Amino acid sequence: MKYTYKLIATLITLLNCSIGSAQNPIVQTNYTADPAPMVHNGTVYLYTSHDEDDANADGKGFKMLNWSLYTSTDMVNWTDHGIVASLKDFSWGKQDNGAWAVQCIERNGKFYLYCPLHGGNIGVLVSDSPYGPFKDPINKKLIDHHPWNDIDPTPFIDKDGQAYLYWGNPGLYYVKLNKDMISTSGEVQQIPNTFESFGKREGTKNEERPTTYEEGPWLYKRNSLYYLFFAAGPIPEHIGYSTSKSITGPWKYQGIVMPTQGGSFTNHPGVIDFKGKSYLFYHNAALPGGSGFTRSVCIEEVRFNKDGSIVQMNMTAGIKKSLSPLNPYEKTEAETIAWSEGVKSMTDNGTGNFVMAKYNDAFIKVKEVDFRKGASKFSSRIGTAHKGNVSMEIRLDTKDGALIGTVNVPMTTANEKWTLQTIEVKKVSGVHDLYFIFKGNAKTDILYFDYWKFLK
Ligand code: FUB
Repeated sequence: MKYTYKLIATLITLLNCSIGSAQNPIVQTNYTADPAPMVHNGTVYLYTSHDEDDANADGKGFKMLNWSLYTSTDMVNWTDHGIVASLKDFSWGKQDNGAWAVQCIERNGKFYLYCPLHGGNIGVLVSDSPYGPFKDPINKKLIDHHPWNDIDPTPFIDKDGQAYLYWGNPGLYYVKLNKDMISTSGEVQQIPNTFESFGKREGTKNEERPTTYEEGPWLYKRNSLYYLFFAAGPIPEHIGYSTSKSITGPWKYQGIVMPTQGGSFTNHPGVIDFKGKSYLFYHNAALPGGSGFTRSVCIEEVRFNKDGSIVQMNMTAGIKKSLSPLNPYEKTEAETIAWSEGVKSMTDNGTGNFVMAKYNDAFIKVKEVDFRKGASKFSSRIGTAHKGNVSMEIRLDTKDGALIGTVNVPMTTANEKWTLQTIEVKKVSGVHDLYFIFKGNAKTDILYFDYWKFLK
């Protein structure tokens, strides 16, 4: 029964993906996992783990080398900023695998990224900008408690300014962070793993894991109540939560936030408040080729009962309505995407981030674009390695909706990858979903697309 339900939930998610009406998973150009959203100056910065496309091809499970960043101001269109940190940033660490769940926090204008190097403890990187570059300020481990159990760090600054770092699987630990955020104060403390705090685990007896607490702790505060969200066992994981009147506990188990669904044996919570709403970020296996080692980040809106308890939720097609329309008269990166199919995000030194259309009819959707009184021209930075018959159609509202213009893409070369093309478009006004449809006969790498803008 349990598995029939799980299968139906997975099929619903996949069906929603394939008909293109879904917002979940929010990134389709790469596999992403372990979402760590951070709100800063009206923008959501979403740091994620990155499951490599060929993870588990050798039967060795996770293949995770670096961490990515995506941003949004409307919760439906997400801009890909590529890889912002990697195992290579830690001279003392293992470099071949283990870039598990990170979290970033801002303090006094600096951004601190807490990074587990699985099997090699936890380090910290710092930057003057949420986009990086991130550097290791201490050149050594920040947390050196237990190499395998030191994973999933989650920082929190309490109302008195004291910062804490929680982490761990199967034990849950915390330590105080000094004001510099790159050193600790006092002994590492272990949160008692009691039934009262985390509920009793179902299934076979597991002495090391008697409660539902598994991993992926996430600290959050609403009114005067502290919440500890966590990935809960048995495997495959669900998401549970506990609450406390104090950041250090005692924690009281409150139940299930999201049951086991979505086809990945892990899940991982990240909760934020943004523009008057609350959101749960999590991951599943919903993209084509998805599995427990090739995961994808999704979002649901969180609803609270009057007493602060959380209304249990399922994995759905995601956020339906944008929080604010997109302005098409400002330069928009091609990698700002609400939904895409057949598109890969790429980075090079000269350009930064851009996208590549993999096959004929691959497309990008940008949600809720407000043309106001009207656009008449469209400009894009675009290129292709193929000669003839390569184009980008611009359509409204659906993939085969009204065609307002076609950019014919001339062949560019490896050194001169880009050309700036400006075309006339049919007069368009009001709010529409915008579709870019990529056309070409080549078997792969149809065209490259860097940015776009409409002109009045
Ligand atoms: O992504 C690797 C590990 O899987 C994370 O650290 C855990 O939380 C689980 O999601």
